[in-house]
Amino acid sequence: MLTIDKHSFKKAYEKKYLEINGEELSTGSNYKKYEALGNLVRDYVAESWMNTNKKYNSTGEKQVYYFSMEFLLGRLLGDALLNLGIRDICNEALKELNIDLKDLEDLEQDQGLGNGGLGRLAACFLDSMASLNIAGHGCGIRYKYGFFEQKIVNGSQVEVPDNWLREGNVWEKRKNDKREIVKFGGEVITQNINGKIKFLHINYEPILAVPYDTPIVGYENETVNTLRLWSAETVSNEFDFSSFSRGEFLKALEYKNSVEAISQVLYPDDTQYEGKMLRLKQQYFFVSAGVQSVIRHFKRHGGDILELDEKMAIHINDTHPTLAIPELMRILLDEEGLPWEVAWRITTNTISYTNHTILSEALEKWPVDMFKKLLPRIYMIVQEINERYCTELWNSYIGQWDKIAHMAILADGQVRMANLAVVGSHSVNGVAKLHTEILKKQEMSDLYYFYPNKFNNKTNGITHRRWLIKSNKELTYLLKETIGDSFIKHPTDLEKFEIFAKNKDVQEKLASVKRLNKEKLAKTIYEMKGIKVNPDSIFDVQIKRIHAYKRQILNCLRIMHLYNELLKDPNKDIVPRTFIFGGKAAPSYYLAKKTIELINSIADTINNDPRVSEKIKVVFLDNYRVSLAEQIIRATDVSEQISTTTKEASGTSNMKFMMNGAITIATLDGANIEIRDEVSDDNIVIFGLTSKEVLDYYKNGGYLSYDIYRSDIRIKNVIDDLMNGKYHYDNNRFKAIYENLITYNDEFFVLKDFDDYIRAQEKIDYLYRDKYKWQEMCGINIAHSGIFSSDRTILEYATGIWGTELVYKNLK
Ligand code: 26W
Repeated sequence: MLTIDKHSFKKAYEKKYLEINGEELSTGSNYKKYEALGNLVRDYVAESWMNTNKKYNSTGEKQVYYFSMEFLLGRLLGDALLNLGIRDICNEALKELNIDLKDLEDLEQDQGLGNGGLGRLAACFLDSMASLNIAGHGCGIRYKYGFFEQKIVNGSQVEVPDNWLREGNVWEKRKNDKREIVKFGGEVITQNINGKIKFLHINYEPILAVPYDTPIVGYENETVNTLRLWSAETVSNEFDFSSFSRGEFLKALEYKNSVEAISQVLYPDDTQYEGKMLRLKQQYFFVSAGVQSVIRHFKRHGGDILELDEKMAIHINDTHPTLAIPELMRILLDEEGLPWEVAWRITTNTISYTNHTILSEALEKWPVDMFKKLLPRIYMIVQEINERYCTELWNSYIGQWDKIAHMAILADGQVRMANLAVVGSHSVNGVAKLHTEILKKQEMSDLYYFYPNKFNNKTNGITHRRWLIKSNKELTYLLKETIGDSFIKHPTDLEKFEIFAKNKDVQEKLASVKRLNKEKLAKTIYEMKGIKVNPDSIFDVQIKRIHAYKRQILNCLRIMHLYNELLKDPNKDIVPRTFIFGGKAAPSYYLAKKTIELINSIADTINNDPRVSEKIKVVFLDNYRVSLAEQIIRATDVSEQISTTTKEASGTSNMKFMMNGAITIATLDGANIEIRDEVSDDNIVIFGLTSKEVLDYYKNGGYLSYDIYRSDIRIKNVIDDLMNGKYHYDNNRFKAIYENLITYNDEFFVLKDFDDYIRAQEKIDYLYRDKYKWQEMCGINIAHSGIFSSDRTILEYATGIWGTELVYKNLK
């Protein structure tokens, strides 16, 4: 923990401001003030960063490298201040200078280098590794453009590039001396050197990978780990203007652009896989640079290559970084000269893999032709891996060609990345109990029976430092006041709050914390959308990527139904509700974009109908992102986790909501099941098909959405309302949604679960009326949320997968 007093902080800040801007603080813009503060905080971090690295080098402790195409960090200033232990001092010092810290924090651009759950999980994991003194670092891509910015124009999503680096980034440090070369294309020739076959990669295109390092500050423990993101550049960056004829100069520029394209933009698709060459290039680019750099570092500090797997672990976040397996093999074989068996032992012991989805459309499979052309040596290695593996399969499953073909890495002209990831790693984990069971028994059952010991579960988690302490100061204060502050380092100590959940006085306080956060959100909503919402209404929230399986459409249909009921009976006795949505649709995902249009049309219709204005309001908040999530989650009463059972691998916003005292309405999917197990059925509202029922329908059929449409008049009415102009003058605007539900038989069982969902919502209405009981439920949710801290998850990875030594210094 940094020891600095308010006075010294103030002086240091004024000095830093002058140094950077060459002008007096009082005259400067808030942005300059933010920049100066960021620079000062980075200076404070610098020494611990250096010392942490020195320590790692001298102790030689095992290093973990978390390889991920996505890191969704959000803003870093508040996080760094909190973890350095200087947030209050900074706040007070700035106050004396007439600066509001919050105003400066709000100027920081979100670092949005991820699509959703998978990228945010990577960010939470980095925070937990640093806070638990685990030597764990991130490796990814420094996209010039992050996840697109979403604007809503006439009710539809419009994508705008996220130029997050425009104003610079105070947190990153370019490391020119740590550059690597990544080789694409060319050919491989074999040479016989002293009786040994050598593989020589020639005529390749070299690309320069330049790392930018961001410090990851642990919570009050002086540990600062590193997130290393790679940027693509041409090997020679100098243009000699005079020696180029005009044509050559333009060609050179064109070439420069094509190289830089590799780290230009994050693919905005989650769950929908497309075999795009540029994405394959991105994957090999960062994986090759990452593996080369960790091995170079390891050897420079005297590491023995034969002990690599004892000294480092590489974790691959979904299949996207799977090329780390053949890349590590290539280095061990071609550069270190190890025999295949030794290289394979080291590689499989080093690498571990997490699966994040069972949706088959998300499975990465690269066309062999493309793969071979772009990565000729890597392809040879994958072929060899496949051959040896298929021989093993053949020995176990003699004559069972179909099974072997199904399990193979290379088949049907494709490279199957999930199979390669399982074969080439020593651990394969799912992200919630149900998800892991489905992987083992359904999606990867053949692989599971062949390698039963590799499979394990690691239920996801979230960092309580960002999602409680930083983002909900009022609740944190109340918790400290009642149970002390041990939960900060030991989040399961939140359990101590359970007895207070019954205490009327605490319930009152809990209610006023929520009320305050709701007022703040109401203000934000008014500023963003011009919609006035009532902070005494139930804030009912669904924020996440827009996807058919997450069933925002189910939520829409019940709002439409409730609206119908209120029109029929304007005096219907309901607790007023504000329905809040947020989330981005993949730009090419038509149904998801239509869903956004539907939400916005429902909002327009309902919000402009004076007959219901005291009872319901609907809000779609544009440009959902980490910093907006922080504001919404602390102000939520009801958390919507309504995916079709079996489809949501885990979910992580469910955990954030629970930790902030929201009541979950949920299907028994992903980690919702484990939340239910923690809080019991009395403190969560469950509805819908079970996983067994869903799997049975998928297997045996028997579901007809049209029958439900015909037999349930409530459903018939709302479905007809999609097409009769009630919500939009263009009757065909929501035709795709109508067809999805009726013509194409409702793949995600929206109509099937409708009735039970309505019942569950009525139960919420009923429960909310008893203010004290409701607060008791909220308190119980908070008290049981500690197990969902990513600290617990990371400790499980550390002991169960990585085998990293635990340094408990900070945990006592
Ligand atoms: C285009 C290829 C592709 C495929 C899948 C891109 C991204 C994905 C991800 C696996 C999607 C994802 O983010 N999955 C989510 O991961 C979270 C963290 O484990 C889980 O909580 C979510 O349930 C899961 O949907």
